Amino acid sequence: MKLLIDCDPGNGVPAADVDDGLALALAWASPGVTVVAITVVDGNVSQNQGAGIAAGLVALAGTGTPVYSSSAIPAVEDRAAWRAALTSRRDDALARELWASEPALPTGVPTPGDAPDEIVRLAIEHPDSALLALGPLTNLAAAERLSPGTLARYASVVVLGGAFTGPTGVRELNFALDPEAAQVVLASGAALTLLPLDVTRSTWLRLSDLDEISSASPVPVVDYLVATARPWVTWISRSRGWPGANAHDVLAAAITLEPDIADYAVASVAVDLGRGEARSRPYYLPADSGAARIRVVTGFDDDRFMALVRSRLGDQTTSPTRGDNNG
Ligand SMILES: [Ca+2]
Repeated sequence: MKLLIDCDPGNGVPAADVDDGLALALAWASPGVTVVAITVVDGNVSQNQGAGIAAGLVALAGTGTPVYSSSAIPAVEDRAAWRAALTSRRDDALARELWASEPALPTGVPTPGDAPDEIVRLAIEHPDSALLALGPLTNLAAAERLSPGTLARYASVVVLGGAFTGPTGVRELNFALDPEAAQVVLASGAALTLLPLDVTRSTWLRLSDLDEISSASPVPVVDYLVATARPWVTWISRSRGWPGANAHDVLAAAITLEPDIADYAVASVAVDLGRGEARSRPYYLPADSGAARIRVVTGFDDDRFMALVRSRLGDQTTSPTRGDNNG
């Protein structure tokens, strides 16, 4: 499988999500999978920060995967205001303490090129590829606007985002940061699978899982990802009283790699683009709406999911990362 991953990795940044990095490592560690490119979108962390982290992870993994930064910006949402809100939400004494001794990530340099252009180009060069979107949909929508039909050229597109249920006002970030882009992607006619937070909220990455992965793993990029996941899992569990942290992006990667670990419904879905409390929330359209039909993940096999994560990240003796690139 050829795979393009669009993401917003925050590994090593205090109180920023670490699951994009773990999702990348899961793809790299999967036999028969080639990650043809990583495109970075402004989301959990800023565009520049995310691109630097993605390129650093590539340097550490030794995969040579091209990393493309992006000039795309949301059509309506104020990116600077969101960045300020996310930064202030994370200004937290416990986070500062937990992230005080993070290992250094090698400096990586993004590849020249703009993410939306590359999403268009790769769809033409590798039409049998899968596209996995782990951040706001800004880059995917920009690619679709540049060259309509781009997303439908991919063999499959898996999107992590949106929450159909949950308290109003608590909005899922990937759709909330760019609802208009999410709507473009949902209406694109692509072979789309939507993994909403309603489902990923029941994934748990626990410290014991990280122990198991790290005790088995001699791979530097996995060691780094585990080291940066520890403060995240600790911070989330302590501040929210949860048994671990949700592994949203990791489940999205696992479903891309092994679609039969999940259950699906086929439906037409739109995004609320109004200015009210429900802005960015996905909702189901009537069956006769004529809108594009997509697959929505309704559940997954947690035992198979976590076994896949632990075995692929924890035992990389046969992985392409080690076999091909660590010489
Ligand atoms: Ca993400």
